Amino acid sequence: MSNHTGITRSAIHRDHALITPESHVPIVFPQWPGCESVVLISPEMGAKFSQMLVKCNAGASMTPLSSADEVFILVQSGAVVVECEGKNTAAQADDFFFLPADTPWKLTSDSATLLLFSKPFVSCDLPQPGMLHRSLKDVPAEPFLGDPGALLQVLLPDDPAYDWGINLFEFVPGGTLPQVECHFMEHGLLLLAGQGVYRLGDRWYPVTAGDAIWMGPYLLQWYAATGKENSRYIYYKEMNRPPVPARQP
Ligand code: UGY
Ligand code: MN
Repeated sequence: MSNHTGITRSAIHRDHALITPESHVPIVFPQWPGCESVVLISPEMGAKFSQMLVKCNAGASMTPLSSADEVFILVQSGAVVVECEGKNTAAQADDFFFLPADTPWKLTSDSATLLLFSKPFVSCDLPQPGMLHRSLKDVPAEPFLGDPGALLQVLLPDDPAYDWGINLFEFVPGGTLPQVECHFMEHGLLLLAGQGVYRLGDRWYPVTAGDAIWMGPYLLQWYAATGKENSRYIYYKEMNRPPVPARQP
C-alpha cells in the first residue's frame, strides 16, 4: 500500500473518531504471539474501552492483556479454539464470545480475523456473568422501535449483570436511525457491510464497510444507509450502570 497524497478519511476529534482502513498500523503484543493487532479505539484517545482488529497467523495465541478486562470477540473469518472455565470451544466465522474479567482464558488459531471489544468490568451487586459462546445466526433480528428497515440483533443476554451491550444493526438502503440520539453512553462501532452517512456531532461522514467509529459521551449521532445493498454495523454500548464522573482534561 502506498499513499502519495497524504489524504485519508480518518478523522480524530476530542469526542469522536472515524478510523478508516488506509490508516491502520498493526502492533504485536507479547501476550499475543502470532497476532497482528490494530487498536482502533483505546483510552489513549479518551474512550473508556478498547476496540481492536486482530489477524491471527499460524500458531497464534492470545491471553488476557489485563485481568480486570472483560472481552467480547467476534470471529470474522477463519477458525479459533477458546479455552475458558475448564472448557475448549471451537468456533468459526460469525461465532462470538463473552469472556468475563478476572477469568483466565486462552485463544489459539492458525488463521482467523477477529473483532474485539474490551474494558474494565464495572461490578454491581449481582454476580458477574460467565463465559458465553454463540453465533450471530442464532440471535433473532427485531425491528428497531417498530421499523422493519432497521433490524437489531442484541447479542448479549438482556441481564443487568452485564455492564455493556454489543448489538448488530442492519439497515435497508434509505433506512435511518429514527432519531438524532444524544446519550451519555459511549459507542465503538465497526461497519461490516454496505455504506451510509454517519452524523457525529456537527459533522456528516460518508462511511463504508471496514470503517470504525468512536462516539464519546453525549455525542449527537444519526445514521442513514445509502447505496444499493443493506448496510450492517456492530457496536458496543455501556449498559445498566449510571454515568461515571467526568474525565479530567
Ligand atoms: O443503542 C444505541 O444507542 C444505538 N441506536 N446508537 C447508534 O446506533 N448510534
Ligand atoms: Mn446510540
